[in-house]
Amino acid sequence: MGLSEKIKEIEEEMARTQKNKATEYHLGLLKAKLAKYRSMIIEGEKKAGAGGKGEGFDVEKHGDARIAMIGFPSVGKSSILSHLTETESLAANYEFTTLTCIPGVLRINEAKMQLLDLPGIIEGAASGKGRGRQVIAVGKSSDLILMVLDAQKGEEQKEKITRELESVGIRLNQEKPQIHIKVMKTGGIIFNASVKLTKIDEKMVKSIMAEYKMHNAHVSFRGDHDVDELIDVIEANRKYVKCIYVYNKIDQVSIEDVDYLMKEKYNAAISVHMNLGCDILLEKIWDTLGLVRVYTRKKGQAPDFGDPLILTQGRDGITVKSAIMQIHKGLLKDLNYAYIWGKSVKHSPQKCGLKHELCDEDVLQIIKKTKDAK
Ligand SMILES: Nc1nc2c(ncn2[C@@H]2O[C@H](COP(=O)(O)OP(=O)(O)O)[C@@H](O)[C@H]2O)c(=O)[nH]1
Ligand SMILES: [Mg+2]
Repeated sequence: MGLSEKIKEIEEEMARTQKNKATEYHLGLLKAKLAKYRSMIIEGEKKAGAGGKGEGFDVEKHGDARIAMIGFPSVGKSSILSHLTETESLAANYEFTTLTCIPGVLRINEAKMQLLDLPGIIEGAASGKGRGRQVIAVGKSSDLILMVLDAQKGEEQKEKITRELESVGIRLNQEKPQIHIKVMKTGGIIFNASVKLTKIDEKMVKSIMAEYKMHNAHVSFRGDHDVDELIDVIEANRKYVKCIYVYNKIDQVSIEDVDYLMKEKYNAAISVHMNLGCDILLEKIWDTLGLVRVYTRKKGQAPDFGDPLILTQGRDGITVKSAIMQIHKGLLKDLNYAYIWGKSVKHSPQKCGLKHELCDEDVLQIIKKTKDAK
């Protein structure tokens, strides 16, 4: 039996099995088996070179962020691309353009972002059919996913695409689970939790670990996580991506429906045809990416407001150090301190060190170790 058949069999068994106390552990194990087989498929395709190293479409990453549009055919992805970016419209030829991935340059504030129009995601993409695999690879390499939905069929489409993405390890708008696993040589499974667990217990944790043939390990839960999240941590190849659900064609639904759609934090409701909601969408993109503009200023001159540094969230946040690294790594050793004006400081200017965290639209002046003064 091939992997796809095995996956299908488990999915069917899960669908057949009633969820209750008695079947809980069995279902947990089925989930782990399913995750293992899915990983094997992805690994296998990487090795086989399907879709070229699993990178997909050979579109080089450009600009300050990469944003991928994913959605069913005809929801308006090409229209959005031509409306928002500097790429020529290809919406008319959509039957042909859905076969390739088309990049456009999206400018928000002074940042330049790469907006990708991906071919229509098809049902079954996760199991490797059609171009699904490449769509997924691009999705994984993106800083933000715009899930484009038809306002009239939004919920159904959203559910299907979310399921597809989940099955290939993409988690939308979720935080990485606070579960730590340290593999040991002996000692069995040592389990502890610093919070009360309501969705999983020690027995379940142990049986999932056994399914993965991990017999000696420290497993600690720092959040009230469930079986799926434990499996995600064991599989270790999950990608946590921010997503905005873009409901297009609101010109075809009622005002009440639009109001309802706009209630959710991660939703945007637009009509490309009537140019409705696009500005709000751009604002949401900016806020969700969490980019920070930092204007640099030279001694005795006005700040350069035309050409800011655009900084992205790193592991330590966005600091004076990340700003200087972006100007030139070599400057780090010459830095005495930085003068900062803006929202990140109590009084402007303020002397700051490398670890100081910057806010959007701060102004920065570098003071070098030599006799450089303000
Ligand atoms: N009513 C309406 N139709 C739209 C809107 N945006 C796009 N369309 C139409 O929907 C169809 C599919 O659009 P297209 O951009 O090719 O979708 P794609 O397949 O997702 O790239 C085209 O006929 C568009 O003119 C909109 O805001 N309102
Ligand atoms: Mg298209």
